[in-house]
Amino acid sequence: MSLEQTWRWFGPSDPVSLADIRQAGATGIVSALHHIPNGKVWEVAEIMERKNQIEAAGLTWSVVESIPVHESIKTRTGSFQTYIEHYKQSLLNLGSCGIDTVCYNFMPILDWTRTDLDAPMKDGSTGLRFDATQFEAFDLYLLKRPEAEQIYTPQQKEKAAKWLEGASQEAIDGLVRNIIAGLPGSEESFGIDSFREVLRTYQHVGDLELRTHLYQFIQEIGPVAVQAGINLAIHPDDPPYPILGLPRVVSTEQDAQMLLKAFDYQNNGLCFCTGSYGVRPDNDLSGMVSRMGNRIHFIHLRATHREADGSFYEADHLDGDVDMYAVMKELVLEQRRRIKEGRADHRMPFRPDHGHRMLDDLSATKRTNPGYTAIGRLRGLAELRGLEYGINRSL
Ligand code: DNO
Repeated sequence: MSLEQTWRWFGPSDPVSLADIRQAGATGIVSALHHIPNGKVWEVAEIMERKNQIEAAGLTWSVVESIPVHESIKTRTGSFQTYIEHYKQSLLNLGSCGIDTVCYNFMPILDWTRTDLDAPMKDGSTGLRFDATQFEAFDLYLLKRPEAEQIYTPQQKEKAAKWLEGASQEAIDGLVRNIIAGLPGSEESFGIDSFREVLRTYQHVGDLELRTHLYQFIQEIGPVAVQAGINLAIHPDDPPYPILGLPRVVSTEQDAQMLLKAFDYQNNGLCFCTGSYGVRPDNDLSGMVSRMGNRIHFIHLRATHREADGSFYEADHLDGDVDMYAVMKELVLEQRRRIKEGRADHRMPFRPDHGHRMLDDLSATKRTNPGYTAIGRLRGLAELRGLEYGINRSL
């Protein structure tokens, strides 16, 4: 037995085809109906069309990543109740089509955030990076958020101003785009003005409010997920702390434990993303798996490397600050426990999260999704598969 090897596929427009994915050795597909506007019901016909497409390629639709949570639900304003009803209906429809795992996140406005999508790595490949100074320059001098002045130290401000002074217009435009125009899988996209406007919708939503809204949401959709036979998997905040004055409430083990307790059913679970949780040195990753493993429904494996000033970049999957051996071992043990207990959810889908741009993917004419290249992820999956195989054989 091994963990289910899956691969994110953005749908028919993804430059990586289902046939490519089969050759990478993955058997499960992680996909979403990105063409359906945020807040609308996923109809059975649409779900079945995607499912049939995946199955025709000899693969299975393992996980939905994600059904986006409408902003009104996070702020509990406007038509949030209607959007919650739509969310429930989508879960019921997915369940009726035999899909049993749905990932989502509760990050305000922005999904995952990076400053640089092509940062040079030592080996000649490129990767994703979050540069603290550039991010501060954006917050202070491009977004010009009034509160930003108070949160950064004089040294940080000076460094950020210096970076901006030396940056070309192209670099500045690229930075703004990377932060607010939406990375692959993010369902929202903004320009500076519309972003300033949407930030205002969080004026009265702080940590406590967002937490309360998340727990209310899970208490509302949880029973429907149980009825639909769906395991919910919340993706942690990336990066795992508040940014741009926006609260973030799924960043630590304590956050995750609180969420699990808010609706204490097996279906209310986690997407364990080592790359996101791993940016915080106070998150004990393998300990988190050993303590919360029975509620992990989906796994993202990648490793980040932290730098002294709060910057981080995405290292190779077995490199960086994540002790992937220790995490993988706990996951393998969890799967063995599930099998022993006769649990139906012993599949434990994982995907190699992100990958470097390397080899052919570096060519300027080849279209690739940042982080979601075929070759970089192929390398990641191969390394993780080998690690798991070795652990399984040695136990
Ligand atoms: C980034 C992804 C996220 C993730 C969502 C889940 O690469 O891990 O965009 O899909 O946060 O809702």
